[in-house]
Amino acid sequence: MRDLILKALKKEGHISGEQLAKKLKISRTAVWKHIKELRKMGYQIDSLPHYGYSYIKSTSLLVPEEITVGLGNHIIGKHVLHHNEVTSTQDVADKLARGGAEEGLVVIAEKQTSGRGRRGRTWSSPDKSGIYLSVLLRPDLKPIHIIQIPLVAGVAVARAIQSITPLKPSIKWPNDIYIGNKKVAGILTEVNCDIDTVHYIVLGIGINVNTSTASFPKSIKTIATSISSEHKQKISRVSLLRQFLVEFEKVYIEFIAHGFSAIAPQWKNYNNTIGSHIKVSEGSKVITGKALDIDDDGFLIIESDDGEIKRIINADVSLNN
Ligand code: BTX
Repeated sequence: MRDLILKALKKEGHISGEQLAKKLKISRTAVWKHIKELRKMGYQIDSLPHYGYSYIKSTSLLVPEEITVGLGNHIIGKHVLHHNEVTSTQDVADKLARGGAEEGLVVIAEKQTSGRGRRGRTWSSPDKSGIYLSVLLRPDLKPIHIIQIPLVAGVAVARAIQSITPLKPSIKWPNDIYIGNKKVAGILTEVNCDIDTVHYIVLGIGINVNTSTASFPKSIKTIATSISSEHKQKISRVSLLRQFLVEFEKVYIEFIAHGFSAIAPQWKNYNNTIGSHIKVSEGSKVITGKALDIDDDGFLIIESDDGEIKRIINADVSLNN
């Protein structure tokens, strides 16, 4: 009902409570309650006696009413949930996945109190400045190929940033998005699977959009950046998020239909890893060498400093150059 009220308000500019009630076949009290809700969501709606409600300004929050309207996606973001604050959008999406939620569900939060990265690391998620979302995926994929999911998502994040700013994002294998030599976004893939079947994947994306460097914890101030810091202007989080969902749907459908080999060239186009001298950490095991390529499975091929060719399935990579 809220979206219908918004639609009418946006179309008419102003409209009386009585007209709205009649048009939507609800009571004037119900109209008033929905208007109150919309104001809470950040919409600026004035009301004047004998004049009615006037639509003044949209919200800057990432509410479904802004994210899904006219998006045109068939899978990703068909259903969007918005929260002001959560521990982690991953927790919320995982719970819904266990309850049988459909593929493509997107959970968004303005703030996370326990945003997480890989291997138990934290993801700084200050209020209303970044994009923090989880997408539920149910691909028919072998567990060994899960590494392809963050690579596919990385292409979508890079494309989205590139299509709404003049910035040149790059991807560090497997899952970090950089601008210059600083991290602007991270991707987390959490999986529910058994030995040969993936039941579902909760894909988490965190993007520093209008995050000021001052709000980063001290430990990441020198390694993290945000889109607004790089672009020197504020970015619409709504536009960036919508663009990401559109790009992700395109690349995900292509991936499902044709496999990772169809995505690899696009990933390589953005990557900053191939050709670099890197340090690969797999738990306590550390290898240094040159990144040669990724293969059609998405694994990283390196030549270690002692001349051995190795295929890396999952690890942390740092660029030494
Ligand atoms: P990662 O393990 O590759 O990166 C985590 C590391 O990145 C941290 O240890 C820290 O050094 C650095 N870091 C932490 N916060 C930030 C930040 N805001 N910007 C840049 N660097 C940072 C990357 O893991 C995966 C991140 C996924 C985050 C999303 S947000 C929505 C979803 N919910 C959730 O809890 N996680 C995902």
